[in-house]
Amino acid sequence: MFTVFFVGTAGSGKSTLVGRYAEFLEDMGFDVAVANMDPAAEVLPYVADMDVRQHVSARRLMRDYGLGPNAAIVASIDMAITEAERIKEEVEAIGAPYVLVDTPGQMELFAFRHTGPLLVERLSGDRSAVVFVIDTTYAVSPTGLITSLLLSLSVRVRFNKPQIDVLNKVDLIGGEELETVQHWLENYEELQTVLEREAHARMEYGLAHSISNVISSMGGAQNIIPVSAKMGQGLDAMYRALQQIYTGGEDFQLPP
Ligand SMILES: Nc1nc2c(ncn2[C@@H]2O[C@H](COP(=O)(O)OP(=O)(O)OP(=O)(O)O)[C@@H](O)[C@H]2O)c(=O)[nH]1
Ligand SMILES: [Mg+2]
Repeated sequence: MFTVFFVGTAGSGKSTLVGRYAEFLEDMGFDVAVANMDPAAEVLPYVADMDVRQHVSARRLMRDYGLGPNAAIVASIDMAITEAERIKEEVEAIGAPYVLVDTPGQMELFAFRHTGPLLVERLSGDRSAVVFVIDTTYAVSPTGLITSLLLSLSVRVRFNKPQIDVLNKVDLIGGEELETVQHWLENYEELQTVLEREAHARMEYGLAHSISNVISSMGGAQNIIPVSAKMGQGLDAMYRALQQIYTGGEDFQLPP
């Protein structure tokens, strides 16, 4: 079983991408299961084969215990850990070799607390990967891009899984803007130069420069794929990158 976790900042398009990618895989003949692990999701743009809200619901915790929205999410993710075995059994019982997992909107409540990585570990199949979803509209400026990459590195450190980054919502930016962002990613020194220019007059110049060096030294500006969950753009490239992770360079394929 190949389990792919979709992680990203609030509203970056995780749920939309999960739904769209599931359709893409199904069209290719794959048997896919979709698992919703967001206990606070209101409406999902896909039909979930496993829905954590059947086990723990943030809304119910808010109502029953008078918790605020974030406290309810934290509590429900913590509670989901006690259900992890049952959730995993439920997912395995679906019998699909490809499992897409949607994660909570407030990424920091999931990725940066103890239970998020623990849940990811428990739910992972024999192979797994993380897709880190970046909202491109925030990444078109040099500092926006560099801070998104920094966030991606933090997620990489937290989950310790093979990871690809996708720049989602590319349909919302102009072709020229996308080309610029891609050019920066392919020519990282140029991004650093622009960053230096942008930050030059400001106090945070040294900080921005140090961050860009850290990202560079960790190879953080590689393997970033422009996609549009809405228009279906880039899903083939995302598929190839995930397939590369799945096969690990070996000569075998995920069964359709
Ligand atoms: N134009 C455009 N809009 C998108 C795209 N992907 C998602 N959206 C929109 O962005 C909004 C948020 O999308 P979601 O899929 O709910 O994002 P999310 O990361 O799951 O959000 P939370 O779970 O609430 O944090 C919705 O209005 C989507 O229709 C895209 O590729 N292009
Ligand atoms: Mg969502």
